[in-house]
Amino acid sequence: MLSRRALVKSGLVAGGYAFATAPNLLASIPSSFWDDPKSPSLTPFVSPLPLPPPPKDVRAFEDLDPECVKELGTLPTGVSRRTRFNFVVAEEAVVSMHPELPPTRVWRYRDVMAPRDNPYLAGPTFVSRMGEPRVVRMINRLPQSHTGFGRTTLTTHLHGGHVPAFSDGFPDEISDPHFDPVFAPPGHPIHKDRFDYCWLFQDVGWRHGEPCPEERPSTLWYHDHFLDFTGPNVYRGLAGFNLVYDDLDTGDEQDPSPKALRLPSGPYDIPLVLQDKLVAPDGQLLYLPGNFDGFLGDTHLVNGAVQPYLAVDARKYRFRVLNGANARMYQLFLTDASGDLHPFDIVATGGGLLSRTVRDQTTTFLSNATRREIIVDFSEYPPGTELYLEDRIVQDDGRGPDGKFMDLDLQPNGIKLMKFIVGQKVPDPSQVPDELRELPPIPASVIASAQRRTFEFERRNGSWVINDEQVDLERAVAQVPLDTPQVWRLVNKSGGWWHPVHVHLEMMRILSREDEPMGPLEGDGLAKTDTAVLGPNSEVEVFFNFRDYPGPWVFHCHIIEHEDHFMMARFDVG
Ligand SMILES: [Cu+2]
Repeated sequence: MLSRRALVKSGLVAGGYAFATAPNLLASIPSSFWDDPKSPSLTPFVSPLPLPPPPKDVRAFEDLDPECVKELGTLPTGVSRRTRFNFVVAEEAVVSMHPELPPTRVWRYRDVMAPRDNPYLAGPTFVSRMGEPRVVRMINRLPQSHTGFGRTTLTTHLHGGHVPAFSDGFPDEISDPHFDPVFAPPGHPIHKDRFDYCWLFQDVGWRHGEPCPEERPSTLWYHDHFLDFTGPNVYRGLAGFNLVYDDLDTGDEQDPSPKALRLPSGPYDIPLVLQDKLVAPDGQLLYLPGNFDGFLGDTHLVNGAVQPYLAVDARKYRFRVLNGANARMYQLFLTDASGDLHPFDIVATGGGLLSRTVRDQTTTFLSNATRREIIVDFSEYPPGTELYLEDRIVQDDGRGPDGKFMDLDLQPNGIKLMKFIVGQKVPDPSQVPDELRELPPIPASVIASAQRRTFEFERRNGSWVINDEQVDLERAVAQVPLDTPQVWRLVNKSGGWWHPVHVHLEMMRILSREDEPMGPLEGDGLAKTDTAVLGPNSEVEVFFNFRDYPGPWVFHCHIIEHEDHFMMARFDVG
């Protein structure tokens, strides 16, 4: 039986919400549209790739939230003087996704200092450095009442970040009156209209004596995380990047420091967020809230533009590719018009730089919420060469891609997500060293001494559960002591369904997979990750140490419709 909450969410009882963005839109779409919904077909590669500008720092807030003050006060002397402050509004905006489409109404984060006519998905790209905390004041200016899907009460999660619990974007308020992570449009009877997020970027090391820094500066992203409504809210546009640098990965390809890696930087260091949408003939986004399986769209966006193009210089680029789609996974290739494959190097995942560059790859797999940083060298291509970022996965529903983990079915002619047009050769002082960021394997004695837990991911009576239970934010499924090694066994017992499992607070290391090969970037000593992919019938062992911040946290499937339909659990640290 479906619970009442599930029925409300599916729109089957009063209190649910509409399928489209406005009631008049529903009237304008013939009911036959829903038999086989299809977006308008659009000419690819006519829009330039949008590149959201970085936000502008503002001076310190005078009425800073006391929780934020407390956290900043715990930092080593002097660090807090380097704190960055930013103002961001969450707002409704009208943007263009493609010149052949009417304007689209979206929700988005906008830097207050930035012009209102930013491109879509203008969630500012924060550029942070380790040791420079950032306080982001987010102000909710979404409409007080709105029609259509999504929910205007918000809570922002810095995905992959390591931040205090109050700042993590916990999915909803709980009975503890001192813990309310939600901010709402002005006039809300309970919640304030703003939240000061304390994103610290400090390296506290691992007290168990691992001989390298624990924190892995990486390509983070932030997005709404409100309970039951994360899917529609992220789909409407509430997402953005936060890139993190340090004195190894400095973001300067001409850095004279002998320690600096000098990876491609500046205009040659480009974040790419991949998303899929379903678009009505009038240009509005459509979403199917009753779809528990996982939402797939047929219109493919990069940085908010439908199949854009990017004119590139003939030199090396660093692309930070994020799967920002709700349920679609990607198997990416660099191709040309005849379908031939072209090589690239992989230097990082969402868990930061790999310990070493993985050279001459022709493909990489991105499950939901994960990132891949690839280096493409265009220097050997003659001017005018056209290459494509192409997705060859076979995926028809929210079940996940066809095939098994590391043995996916592929289509020979996939979807060309964007086009690169190679220009003239230019000087290229960047480097791609073999050795990147050291990551010693975890000592066997530490693994042997770890606390062990098992979590099973299943489909039960039409809803998604972990260890037989739907999400209950008032109750923790595990009490995890601070700074105590953990080995978690994550088991997918839901047949052919996929579940990319994301755990908040700490990056994990993949230790082993049962009866199947490890992914090419999963070896301990190569990479960390914030998300462990469970393919059909997969079972994976992961290692954590929750070093410091106590509090309530969550882990969940990052096929967001699975998360929104109860595949999430609270765990408490401390
Ligand atoms: Cu799932």
